[in-house]
Amino acid sequence: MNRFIGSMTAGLVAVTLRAEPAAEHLIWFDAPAAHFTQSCPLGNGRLGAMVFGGVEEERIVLNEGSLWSGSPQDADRPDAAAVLPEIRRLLLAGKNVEAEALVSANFTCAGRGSGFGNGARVPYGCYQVLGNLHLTFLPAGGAAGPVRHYRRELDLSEAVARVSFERDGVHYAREAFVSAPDQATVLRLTADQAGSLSLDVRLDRPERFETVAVGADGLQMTGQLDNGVDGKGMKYAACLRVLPSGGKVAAAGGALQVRGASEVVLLVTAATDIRSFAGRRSDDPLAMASNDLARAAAKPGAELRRAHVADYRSFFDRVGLRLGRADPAAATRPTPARLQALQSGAPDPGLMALYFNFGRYLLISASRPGGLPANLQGIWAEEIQTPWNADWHLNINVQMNYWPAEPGNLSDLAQPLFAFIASLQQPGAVTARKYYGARGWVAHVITNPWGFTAPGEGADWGATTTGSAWLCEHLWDHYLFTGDRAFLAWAYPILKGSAQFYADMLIEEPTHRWLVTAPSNSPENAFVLPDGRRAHLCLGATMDLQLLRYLFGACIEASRLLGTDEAFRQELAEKRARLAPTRIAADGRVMEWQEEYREDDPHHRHVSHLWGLYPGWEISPETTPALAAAARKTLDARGDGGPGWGLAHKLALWARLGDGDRAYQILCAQLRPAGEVGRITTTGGGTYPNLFDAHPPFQIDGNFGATAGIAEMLLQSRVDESQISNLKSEIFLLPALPAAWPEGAVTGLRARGGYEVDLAWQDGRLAEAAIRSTGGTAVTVRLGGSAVDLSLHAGERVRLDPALRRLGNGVD
Ligand code: FUC
Repeated sequence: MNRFIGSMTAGLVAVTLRAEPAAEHLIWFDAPAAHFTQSCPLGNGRLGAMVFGGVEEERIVLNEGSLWSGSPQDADRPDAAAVLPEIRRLLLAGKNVEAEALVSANFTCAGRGSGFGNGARVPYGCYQVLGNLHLTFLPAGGAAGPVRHYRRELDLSEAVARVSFERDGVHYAREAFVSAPDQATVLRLTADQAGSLSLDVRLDRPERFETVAVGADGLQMTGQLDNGVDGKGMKYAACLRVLPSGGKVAAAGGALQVRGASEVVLLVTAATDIRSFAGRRSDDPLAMASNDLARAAAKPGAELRRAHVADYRSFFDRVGLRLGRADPAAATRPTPARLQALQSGAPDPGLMALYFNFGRYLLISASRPGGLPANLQGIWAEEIQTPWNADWHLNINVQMNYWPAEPGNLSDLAQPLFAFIASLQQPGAVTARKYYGARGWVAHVITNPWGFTAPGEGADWGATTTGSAWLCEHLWDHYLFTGDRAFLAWAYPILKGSAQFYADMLIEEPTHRWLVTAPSNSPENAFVLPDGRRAHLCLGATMDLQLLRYLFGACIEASRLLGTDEAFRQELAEKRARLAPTRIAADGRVMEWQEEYREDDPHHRHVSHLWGLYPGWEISPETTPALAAAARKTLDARGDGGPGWGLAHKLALWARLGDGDRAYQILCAQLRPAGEVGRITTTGGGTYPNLFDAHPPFQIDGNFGATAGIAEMLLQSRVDESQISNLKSEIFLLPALPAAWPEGAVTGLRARGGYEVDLAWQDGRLAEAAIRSTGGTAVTVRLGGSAVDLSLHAGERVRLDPALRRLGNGVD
C-alpha cells in the first residue's frame, strides 16, 4: 500500500509526514471500558466481539450478524390498493392532512410493523446480542496490588485488540481477534511469570439461553429466540474451548475454572439457523459451531493469527491515508483525550486519518461476502432490544453504510448489500401488487432479514416509497466503478423490476403535467400547509424524482449495454423526460416538495432534496451552478447540526460543493466527544470514545458516511450521462482540500470508470498524482481549472505532476 507514499518520501517530491506511522492505525485507552462505546470492536463480517479489558473481570460482548428475533410474516394489507385512488385524489386536491389520515388507517403495514422501533417481541424482530464472555481473574498468589501501566488498544493495521498491565510484579497481556478464514473469535492470555493465570470462564446472555460444560475445557450456549408469534424463533449456538498451557482446567456449575496456567487460548464460535438467506447458516447451529471450533482448535494459535492478519490486510492495505502536520503530542494521547483536545482547538489531522481508517476497518469487520449487510450497528450490539431494532433503514442509513465501499477500494465487501437487495424482489413484488397494483418490486423505509417490504406503521415516516430506488443506485454505481458487465447482467433484472414499479406508480400532476410519485414524503420531514396544519404526505418529494431520474437513467443505459428490452427502455425514456425537475424556490433554496411549503422544522436532520448533489450527481457546481448555489443556501439554512449520519451527509455535500473548509468544520463537529449513551436524540451527533459514531445512540452509518465524505474531499469521480456507453469518466483531484490539511498523501482510492488513484500534496497543493487503470480506458483528470485527457490500457499507471503533465513512463 505505502509504496507510493514511500516513493514520495524517498525524495521525489519530499513529502514529509510527521505523524508516527502507527498513529493512524491505533485507537487506545489507558483504562478499561465502562460501556461498549468505549470497547474495542472486532469482527469478521459475521462474528463480532467487543473487548472491554477489565482487570479483574473481562467482559467480551459476542455478536453473530444473523442473530435476529422475529420471523417471516405477511405484513401487506390485502385491500390497500383499493384506497390508493382516494389517497391520490385527496393529494391532488391539496388535502394532504386528510390523505395522511387515510394512509394511517388503510395504507400502512398490516400488523404491528417494527413495533415502533421496539420489535424484539413482534414478528418484525430485532437484531440482538449473542452473549457475553466473562473472564473473572483471581490475582496470582491471592495478592491484589495496584494495577500499573494499563493499556488497551485496537490495532487497525492487523485487526487485533490488546490489553496489558502489570500487577504484583507480573506483566499480563491479552490479545484478541476474530478470524474470517477460521470463523472463530480467538483470545490469547499471557503472563510473564509461569502459572500466574487463574480465571473462571462463563458464557451467558440476558435471556433465552442455556450454557452447559462440554468435557473439562468447553462450554456450549444454545437457545431459541422469540419469533413474535409462538416464541419458537431462530435457534443459535455458541461454542467455547479453553486451551491452557500449564495449570489445570475443570468444569463446575456451567463454568470453567482455569488455575495456575502460564498462557490460555480461548476460542469461541457461533452459528444460527436463519432461514431467510443463502449465507453461512445451518439447520443445526450447534453442529456448525462445534465443527468450526474443532477445526480452529486443531490449528496452532500462531497459524490462526497469521491467516487472520493476512486475510484482513488483503482488504485494509488497499488504501493508505496520511494527513500531515499533526501536533506531535497528539498521537501520544489516548484516543478519548485526542477527541477532547481537537474540540479544544488543537488541530489533529492524524486523528481524522485514524477516523477514516477506522471506517474502512469497520466495513471489513462488519460486511463480508455471504453474510447479511451491515445493520444500524454494523454487527455490534449488547442489548436484546436494540435501538430501532438495529435493522436496515432504507431512507439513507443502510445506503450510507456502503458509501465508502466503492471509493474506499472495498467494492467486493458490498456483496452482502447486493444479495440482500436481490432478496427483496420477491416480497417486494407482492407489496407492489397489493398496495399499488404495480409491476416490479418495492421496499419502503424499513426492512429485516424476514423480507419486510410493506410501508412502515407510521404514515408520517413509513410511506416513503423510494427506499428500493435508492438501494438500486448501489448496483449501478458498482458497475460505474468496476465496469463489470457480468455483474450488470446479474443486476439488471433487479434494476428493471424496480424501474417497472415506479413507472407504474407515477401520476401526472395537474399544474405542469409532470410525473410525480404519489403518495410520497420527503423522508421524515413535515411541512406546514397554508391553513397552518402540519403534514408529511405529499406528491412527488424532490428526493423521489432525483432518485427516479437516476434509476430510470441507469436502467435505460443498462438495457442498452446489455442489448435488451428496447420497448421498456422507450417507456422509461419517455417517463424520465416528464419527471418533475429539481427546482429553486423563491428564497433561493432547493425545493424539497412540489409546493413551496414552509418546513415545520427548518433544521430537520434529513436533507433528502440534496440527494442529487450527493450521493447523486444531478447537481454539481460545474454542470448546474444555479442549483449548486441553491444547495449551498439550503445547507446554510438547515445548519451544521444533526445526528451522526446527518453530519456525515453534510460533510459529503460540502465536499461535492468544493468547500473543503466547511467540510472540515463538519468533520470537527462529527468528532465532538459524545456524552449520552442511552437516550435517543436527533440532534446530538458526535463520536464516542472508541470512535463509534453517535446518533446518539451508537449508530454506525455516521462512521461510514464520514469515511466516504473524507474520501470525497480528496477525490471525486463522475461518469457523464452521455459517456456511459464508453464509461468515459472525469476524475477531480483534491476537489475539497481544507486549509487544515496542508500536506498529506492517499493511496488506492477508486474512481468511477475503472481507476485507482494515489495523491500526494504539500503546502495545500498537489505534488504528484498517479492514476492506474483497473479497466478504464478514457478519462479526463481535473485539478482546479486545469484538465488532461488520458487514454490508458488496463493495468497502465500514469504519474502526473502538479501541472498534470505525465511523469516518467508510467512503469513502476
Ligand atoms: C432514520 C432517521 C433516524 C434514525 C433512524 C434509524 O429514520 O431519520 O434519525 O437514524 O433512521
